[in-house]
Parts: sequence; structure tokens; C-alpha cells
Amino acid sequence: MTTAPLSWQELAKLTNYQIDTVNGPTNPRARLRLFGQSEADVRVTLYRDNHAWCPYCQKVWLWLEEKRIPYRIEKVTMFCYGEKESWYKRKVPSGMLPAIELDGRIIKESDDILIALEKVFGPLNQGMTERAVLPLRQLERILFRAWCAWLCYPASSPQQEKRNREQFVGVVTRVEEALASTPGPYFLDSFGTVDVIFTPYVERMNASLYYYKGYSLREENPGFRAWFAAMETRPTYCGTQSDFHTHAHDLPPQMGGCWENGEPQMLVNKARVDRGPWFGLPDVTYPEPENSRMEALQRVIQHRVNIIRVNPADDTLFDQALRCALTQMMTGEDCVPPSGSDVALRYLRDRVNVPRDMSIYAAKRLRESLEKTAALVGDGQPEPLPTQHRRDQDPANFKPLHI
Ligand SMILES: N[C@@H](CCC(=O)N[C@@H](CS)C(=O)NCC(=O)O)C(=O)O
Repeated sequence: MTTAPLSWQELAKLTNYQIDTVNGPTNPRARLRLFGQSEADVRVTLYRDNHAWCPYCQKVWLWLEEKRIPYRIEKVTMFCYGEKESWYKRKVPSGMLPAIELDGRIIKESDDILIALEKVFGPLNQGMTERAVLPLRQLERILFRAWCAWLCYPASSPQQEKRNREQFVGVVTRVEEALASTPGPYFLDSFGTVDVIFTPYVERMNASLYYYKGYSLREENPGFRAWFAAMETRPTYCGTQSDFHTHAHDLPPQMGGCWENGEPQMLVNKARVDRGPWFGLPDVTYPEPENSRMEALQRVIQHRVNIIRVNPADDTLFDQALRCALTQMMTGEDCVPPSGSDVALRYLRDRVNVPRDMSIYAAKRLRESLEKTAALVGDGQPEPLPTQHRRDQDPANFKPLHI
């Protein structure tokens, strides 16, 4: 069965997705979080990046969400996707993120931020400088360095590539031992600061090694598998969680490059992350929420003017093609887009960002419909995403519009 594209008005009737960004679940759109308290209770402002790409920002974000501290959020541009705001450089001359303002005092460096927050609000189950915590914080940095050594430098030979892999897997074994040393899935007896500290880079390792090295951290290691599953029971983590596609393409400009090893499994993984199918990838295992399509639809409707404007295709052609993809997503029926719109649909497929634009399953649904609809009229692929910078994502081009 094929169907005609619904109008924007008809599409809008198919979604009632909305969230309370201030008091509801953890979400990347909030500018204020109150957790049921009043604005007068706010003592903290978190400065983090617009796209929720910065790992150190995720660490502080997750900590604040877990502790349910009322806070404001100010979003700042990272060098790799646009121009740093001058008001931020006046506060933090280096432009580095994250920073917080706590009772009017600027604090930088994510670890120092957590220590300062602990002093005022108490630890998140474990203190940053506790005896049990310090060696695990060190282990996280050792894991980080082994990951960088494998991913972010070109191997001079296959032997070097093998050595880098072995070195990383050796550190993973130590982390697995640490995870196995407590009865539950977390690093210490209960969830706490240590889990928050491991989260950002372990999530990025899982994505990047799957894509660039054909190595599945989450599937190959039982401790990590259980840890990820436990983290996904926490709505706080799910609100900050990204997916494989987003990280595979946000990391290269941030890390100064990510090197593929060209092995058969890597090539299979890369094709799947870029072109689908996206369901079943080991970037998420909790069940899909019932309203993921509605979420994707609502988010596209809200930003449709900018989405259509930045797309390289003709606006009228892409408007219709996009409505075809959304119609397919909501009705399950194929909707043939205008000829020549396949590349434009895939241009958007490549730029759906998690969690910035929508949550992980909503993004999978949207990418799936964009791809399926594009395939009805052609197999043209857009230019690969840039790896030196991501100015295609400059937030200046995505200012909220009231439509
Ligand atoms: N040691 C710092 C590292 C922070 C850091 O490297 N931040 C990066 C982003 S992940 C940054 O702000 N870079 C400048 C930019 O990209 O604009 C911390 O723990 O906070």
C-alpha cells in the first residue's frame, strides 16, 4: 500500500508528545530544573555544550540529576561546531566546558566541580576522595588513555593495531574485575559517583569501538553488559544517553580523529550504524517506549522550518519528502517522495542527534522512516559527514522559531 503525504496540520494531530522539562524526567532541552522546588532554591548554573556532546558535561549533568539539585542550564558552543560565545569567554577565558556557577562563584574542571558540589549538597552516595573511590577514578583514566591510544592515533602496522587492542582489552579486564568484586552491577555496593564518572567515556567507548574497530564493549564483557543494563534502569541516565550514530560522528572532531581498522566486522558495524537497521544495535537494551514515534514526530514538527532551510535540497521538494517520511513513520504505509529527494532525506538521516534532538528510540524510528522513504526513489548518498569539524551543526542555524 502506498499513501499520499499528510499535511503538517494532519501530522500534528498524530502526536500528543510533551514533557515537563523543568520538573519532569531528565531531558536535554531544559534550561531550568527544579525537581518540585522553587526558583528561589536555585544556587547552581551549569554551563554545558549545546549538543550534549561534551563528556565532562554529561558527568556533571548526571550528578546534578541524580542528586535532584535545582539548577539552571546555559548552553555554550564548542569550537568544533561554531563560534564560542563572548559572554562565556568573559566568565571562562579558555572557553572550556563544563563550568558551574555556585552561589555566584565560577568553578571549572569536572572533578573540581563535583568536589565543590559535594561540599555544599553532600556526596552522591560516595565521596570523590573516599578510599574506595580514588583507585576507581584512577582506573577510569587508565581506561580512557588506553581507548585514546587505540582509537585516536593511526596504527603504524597491523602489529601495532593488535598491541593497542590488547592493551585496551587488558584494562577492560581490570575494570571487569572491579565490577565483579561487588555483588550488584555497579562499581561499588550501590550506585554512586563512581558510576557517574565512568558513564560518559564508557558510553563513547562502546559506540566508537563498535564503529571504528568492530569491537563490542557491551556485548563482549559481562560486567559491562550488566552495568549498562543497570544504568538503563535509571531515568536520569536515559535522559542523557546518546546512541552509536551520534557518537561515531561527534567524536572525530572532538578527539582529533578516530581511526578505522578496516577489519570485516568493523566494516559490517560501520555500515549498520550509518545505514541501518538501527534496531538491535548494542547501544540500548531497555524496551522501546510506546510513544517513540510520537516523540520523533513532535520534535520534527517543532523544528521543521530550520530542518528544511538547512537541507541542501529545494525547500518545497524537501518539505514534501519529509512529510512522506513522517507519514510512513506514523501510518506504516509507504509514501513515495518526489524524485530526486533521496539524498536530501539521507542528509537528515545522518544528522538526527541523540539526546539533543530526541531520545534513542525516537531517533531510530525517524532514521528508519527517512531511509525507507529515500529508498523508494533512489540510492543516492549525501557527502560523508565532516570529521575535522561539525559546522554543519552550528547552533546559529537552528535558533528556535515560533511557528
Ligand atoms: N579536564 C576538563 C576537560 C574538559 C574538556 O576537555 N572540555 C572540552 C569539551 S569535552 C572543551 O570544553 N573543549 C573546548 C570546546 O570544545 O569548545 C574537565 O574535566 O572538565
